[in-house]
Amino acid sequence: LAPVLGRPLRILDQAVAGTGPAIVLQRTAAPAPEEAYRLTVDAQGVRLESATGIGLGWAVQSLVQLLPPRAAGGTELAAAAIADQPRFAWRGAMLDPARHFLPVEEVLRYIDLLARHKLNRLHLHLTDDQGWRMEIRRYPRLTAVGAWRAETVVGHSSAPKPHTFDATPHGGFYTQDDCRRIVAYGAARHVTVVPEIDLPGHMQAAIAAYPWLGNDGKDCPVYPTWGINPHILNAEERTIRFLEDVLLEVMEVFPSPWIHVGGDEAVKDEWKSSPRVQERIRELGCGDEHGLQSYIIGRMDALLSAHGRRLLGWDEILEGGLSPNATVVSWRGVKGGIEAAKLGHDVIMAPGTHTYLDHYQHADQACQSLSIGGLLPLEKVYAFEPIPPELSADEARHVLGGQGQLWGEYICDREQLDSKAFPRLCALAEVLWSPKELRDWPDFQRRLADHVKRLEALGVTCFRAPAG
Ligand code: TNX
Repeated sequence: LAPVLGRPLRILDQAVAGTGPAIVLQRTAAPAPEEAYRLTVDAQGVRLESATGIGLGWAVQSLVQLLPPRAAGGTELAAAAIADQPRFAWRGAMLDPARHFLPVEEVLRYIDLLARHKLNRLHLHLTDDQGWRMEIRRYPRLTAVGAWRAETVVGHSSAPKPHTFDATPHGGFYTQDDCRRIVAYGAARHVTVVPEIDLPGHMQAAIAAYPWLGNDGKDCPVYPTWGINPHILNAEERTIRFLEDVLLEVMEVFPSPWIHVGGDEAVKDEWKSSPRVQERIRELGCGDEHGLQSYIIGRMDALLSAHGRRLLGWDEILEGGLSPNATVVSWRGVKGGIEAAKLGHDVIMAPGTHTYLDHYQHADQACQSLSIGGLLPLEKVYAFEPIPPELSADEARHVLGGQGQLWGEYICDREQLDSKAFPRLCALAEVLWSPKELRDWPDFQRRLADHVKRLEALGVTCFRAPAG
């Protein structure tokens, strides 16, 4: 702020009378919702007030948005009196460094961009078939082997076979110190970093590192292509201990109250055809394969709950019965979210229809980089409503908020990442923050024109729809 306003930013407990216009950040004593703030611009200067540091942080971000895209010394601010607070507590964005590794600096940059939009949760998808991205001291092969794939499919993975591969090794991982750095960077910006270890499916990278985790004991490579994978963890007690060990290290590094354990797209065919898994299902008395998945998720829930954390899982965790303390991230539409909220569980709405930022954003595919499919134009993100009409007011209180998913299969560089995220994330941020009654698509578009310039001044590539 200092250079843009042409005078140093002064942080005072009290406004100092007679010293000319100043920017004053003030902690108020009055009790108020945690993230609420007031922002006043008048002849005395700018006053930012909140009962909390978080509220002051958001007030600063709002002030930046009141400045012209390229503010300079002598910039004048219009008078304003704003009293603001978010509609939802969970305003999230999911990032997927598992499919294409993102160096720490890229993650930090994304956190900065989230904070600018008052988004406050970064869900980090740390493991998948194509790569394991977090150092686990007890199982070094997870990153020594699992963080690296020999090659990657070229083009879309649903193109007719045979596929071409790029013959280029790809990989990388975050050391535990890297993770701590990401956490601290987020905390300083009021962004909670929520880690995800995806289980029991999406585990081919781990099975490549430790074949005893799988069902046939055979070697398999870290997966070099995209799409739903048939591999799934076995259900031996040793494997469940492995998962517990991993989550214990995850909890050491990530103080987040929520830990995501995936649960999505766990194809059960290997379980169905394995005599040993069938025996385990009988041993455990969990009925069938869905019951077995619920059993495993339940074990994770017990561990996380014993450590004062809350389990998050994709909506498939409903299938064999929902674990007692689970929060559901509803991605296959909102119906999983509705079901969970009606059962009295917390819910985060992340439906593919409105929040999948990896989908195309314009009907003309030629004007954007290769995407997984779908079509999610900006206007549709802006029309996203996290509270479905099926929920009563009481049930709706379980909807903590929503989040935008940036799956990484087809994100190979920063420009592709930026232009998939922006400006759609701006629309999502407004949906999650502002009162529903104030939503106004023409007005949003008008304001966005300036905001896009602001983002571009920061070096962010925003997608622009072709004219006409
Ligand atoms: C489904 S959404 C997945 C991901 C893919 C994504 C692509 C979810 C929980 N699982 O593994 O990357 O679709 O859009």
